[in-house]
Amino acid sequence: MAGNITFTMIKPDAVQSGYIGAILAKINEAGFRIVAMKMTQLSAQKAGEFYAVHKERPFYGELVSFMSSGPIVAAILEKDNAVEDFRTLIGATDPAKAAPGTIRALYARNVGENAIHGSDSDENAVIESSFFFSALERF
Ligand code: IDP
Ligand code: MG
Repeated sequence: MAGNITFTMIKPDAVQSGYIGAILAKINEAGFRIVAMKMTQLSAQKAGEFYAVHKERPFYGELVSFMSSGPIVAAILEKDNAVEDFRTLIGATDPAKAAPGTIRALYARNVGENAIHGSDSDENAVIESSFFFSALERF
């Protein structure tokens, strides 16, 4: 059975460009409920831990440096089929390949600075949510 939560971050490029409000509106309109939310900034060490699965990839250093370069907005979102529906809402990793109207098509700069994160599985949604939020921060 599909899980009902996913984890997201509005990435430093989109925060810096002033897109927090527009992106949250898209998330709301798509029917997700906000379970937890915070604005914070990752250290390079924490960004490296979060993306550890990519540490052998050629873009890992660039990714860690970008993700720790400025504030982000982290959130847990709830909806039926949350992981898959949220990946559909954000679009492909590379905004040039993202479907029209998706968050990345609208707000991403390029494949690295791509505006938003979305969990890729129910298991990772739980792990990533716990990386940022305690039980007391969830509503
Ligand atoms: P996803 O965010 O769509 O799940 P992943 O393949 O998990 O994409 O990659 C994680 C993040 O790493 C991407 O969102 C993007 O910020 C960055 N990234 C992925 N591929 C590249 C690349 O080819 N060059 C630079 N950065 C990349
Ligand atoms: Mg991914």
